[in-house]
Amino acid sequence: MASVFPKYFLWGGAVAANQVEGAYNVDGKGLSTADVVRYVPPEERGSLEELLGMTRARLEEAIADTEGNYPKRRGIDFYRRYKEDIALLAEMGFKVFRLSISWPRIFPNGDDEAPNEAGLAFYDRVFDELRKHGIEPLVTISHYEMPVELVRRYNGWASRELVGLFVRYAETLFARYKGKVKYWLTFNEINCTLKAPFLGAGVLVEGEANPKQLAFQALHHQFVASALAVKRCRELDGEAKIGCMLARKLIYPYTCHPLDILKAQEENQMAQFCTDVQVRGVYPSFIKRHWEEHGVAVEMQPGDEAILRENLVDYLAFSYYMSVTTSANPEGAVRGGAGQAAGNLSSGLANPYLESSEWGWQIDPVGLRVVLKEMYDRYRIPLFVVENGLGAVDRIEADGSIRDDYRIEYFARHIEQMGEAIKDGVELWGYTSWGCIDLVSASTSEMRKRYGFIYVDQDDEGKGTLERIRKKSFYWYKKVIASHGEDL
Ligand code: BGP
Repeated sequence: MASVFPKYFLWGGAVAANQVEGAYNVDGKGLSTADVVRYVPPEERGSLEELLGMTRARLEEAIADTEGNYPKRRGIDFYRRYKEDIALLAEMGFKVFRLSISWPRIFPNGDDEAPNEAGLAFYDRVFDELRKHGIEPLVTISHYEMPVELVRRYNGWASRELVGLFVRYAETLFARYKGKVKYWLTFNEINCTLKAPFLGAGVLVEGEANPKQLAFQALHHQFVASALAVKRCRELDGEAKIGCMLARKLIYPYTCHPLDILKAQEENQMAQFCTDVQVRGVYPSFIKRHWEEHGVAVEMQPGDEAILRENLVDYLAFSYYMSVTTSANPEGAVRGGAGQAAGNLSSGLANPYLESSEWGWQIDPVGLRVVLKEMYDRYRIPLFVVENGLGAVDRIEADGSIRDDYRIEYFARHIEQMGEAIKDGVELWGYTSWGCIDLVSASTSEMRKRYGFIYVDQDDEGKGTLERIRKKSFYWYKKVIASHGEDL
């Protein structure tokens, strides 16, 4: 039977520079905001917001401390092993590989006179290796990292200076990699700046500062920078496609109480606020009231609104892992409110109809179909699922195998629902599973939270041989790609 996935559909996987490369201070690279995030053992962890936060004191301490336990400085040694890793992806039959460029590998301090040639040359080698295997690179320009010097000097994206610096960085890439890179994304999960301003935008929120004021102002600068990057990409390389990227969690009302419905609607609207701006080119109507109610006054320069309106993205990429629930009255006796699902940024209550991962992420394949249909009808532009996967503790059996049937089940159900969404009329360009090779977790800096089809022998403390081992899901995904999504 013919596959429901269109012929042009791109199958692959995704990683991020700061979670795989290592070589944090090699070949001229400057320190990045990811390099200063220390590993905190689970028993010492506070909330996720605290874990993802940063203070100037901790920042300076980390910059001075070259030997401390900063797992993203190690990554999984992709910087040296990229040929071996790309060969493994090619063995699975990948058509596309989503990766990011480390901004401080190109502009070590963010505002250097000239780009770092050794950094540019590294990504030339990676893109050439991908092309040798017939794999399209899909490149994120800033994936949860930026030169730490821009935090010290400007407090990250809180400052307008970042707009010009980002555009100069982006146009350097468009010019250098013209013909090698056909798919660009400006920022990874831009909406996470709202809940994790340091992770998403290198912003330190300290003292009496209003976190929402800083976050929305930083986001406005990122929107303008993203739109100007879209403009420069079209001027420098008319063949390339450039998109925006969103972290999409689906939020359910905990009950059919009208106030729960309203709260879920508001949270789903806020979850798409950034794509409203980047896809439609205007701020959505509801945001003005939200700003007034939270003392936010975003400063815009003359011309900003025209920049946003005239430089819309070609496609909308997003990550989808889970759904959550929300309630207008979580303590309400009527609900016997279940505990908050751990391990994620939302204030969700556990959904009694869904299983959760070991990190409390509620597994909901049908939710992926729901968001695909909703977003396609809201924006009417091509979509790309650029992150989806299951973080789990994998075990090596006595015979050396890794039987991750739980991960195969997760992927099979989500791919099935993508197929249903395509039958529903959604234009979907491709699918890059998250963490196609085990890597350092973005939120917890753990290695034990494994996502890959390929196991990497390294533990949370960085001990291990870094040997790569094919898991059971490696052979399963190879079959899925060969059958174009038919044989799940
Ligand atoms: C997304 C990030 C990815 C990746 C993923 C999994 O938010 O874009 O970088 O890390 O989440 O999250 P984690 O690594 O925290 O399990």
